[in-house]
Amino acid sequence: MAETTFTPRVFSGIKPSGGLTLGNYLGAIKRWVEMQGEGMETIYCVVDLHAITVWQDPHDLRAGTREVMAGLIAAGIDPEKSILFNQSQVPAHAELGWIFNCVARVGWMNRMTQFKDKAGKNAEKASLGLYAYPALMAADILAYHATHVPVGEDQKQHVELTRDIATKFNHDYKVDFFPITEPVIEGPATRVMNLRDGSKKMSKSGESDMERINMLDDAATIAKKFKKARTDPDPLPETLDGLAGRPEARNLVDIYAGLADITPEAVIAEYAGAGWGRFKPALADLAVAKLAPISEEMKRLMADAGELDRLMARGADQAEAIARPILERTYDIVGLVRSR
Ligand code: AQP
Repeated sequence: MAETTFTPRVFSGIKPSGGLTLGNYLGAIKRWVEMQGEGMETIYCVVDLHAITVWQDPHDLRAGTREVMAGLIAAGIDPEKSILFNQSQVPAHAELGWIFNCVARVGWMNRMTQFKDKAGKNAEKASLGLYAYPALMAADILAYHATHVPVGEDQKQHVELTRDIATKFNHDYKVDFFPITEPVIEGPATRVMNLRDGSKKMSKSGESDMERINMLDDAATIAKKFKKARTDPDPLPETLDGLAGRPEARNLVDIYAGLADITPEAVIAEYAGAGWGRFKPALADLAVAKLAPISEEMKRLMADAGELDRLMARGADQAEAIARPILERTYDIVGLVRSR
């Protein structure tokens, strides 16, 4: 069988399960913005169906969806350059998700570390949706035949599962229909850690607000959170190797590098020997300088829910135009009769 060449296309998504964090920004959104200028079609989605895999208050979910939409636009996703919408308005995601539930194997899902982390000891009480989440994520990506998926390190395993699903589908049905998608995990801050515990990642839904920087935090709050961020007593080392075994210190250096668009080595070169009393305020100033313009614009956009909804609807129409024919062809390959 001749190998199909797929047009390069970028897809990625973000859950409206709380306010956006610095982890979402540095791990994903910043790269999404850059990819708009790299000659590929870019499709970005507020994945509300993923958010409800854990309980969401309906009012908060609606507000959160608009907030994430505003955050993406404020950070530089241009609805004229990218297709930007919320997942539930394009039913092809859920429909293809079902097909992929029937392709993915239970053994594969059992290996997903995010499910283990999120379900914890209460796995019996977790929703079936939380367990099946990675198959829906595969559908999000493959409904567009996306070839590149920019994500943070935490999503790598799910993109690998997407590749496994595409490979099995193509093999089982003897087609070369779905592309084998590449994860794009780039930059100095692909895994931003919790400010209070360097062994856990920074999350929107983490227990304490002090463990994360929210995109809407004001300058005083950002300064307070970095000041109280857990570190060790040692100053910054002379070389990056000196951060081995110091996860909290490494995290703050990586955050600085991500915000300043420089390498962690360059941060160390500038701050070698500095104590936290010097480094933390510098980091807070940098974070405020980068985030304040985004949060101001976010607030302005959030004041006009009607306009955000209109943009989501328009993006959903554009997304539907790509995903529907791919879904119809999938149904056809699978052997589902389509007679109307
Ligand atoms: N701490 C992080 N460091 C780097 N990248 C991160 N991302 C999330 N947290 C970090 C990246 O942000 C994108 C969107 O993530 P998501 O909202 O779909 O889900 P998530 O990874 O589960 O994010 P959260 O913040 O931890 O949400 P909750 O707490 O609701 O589960 C992804 O590309 C992700 O890699």
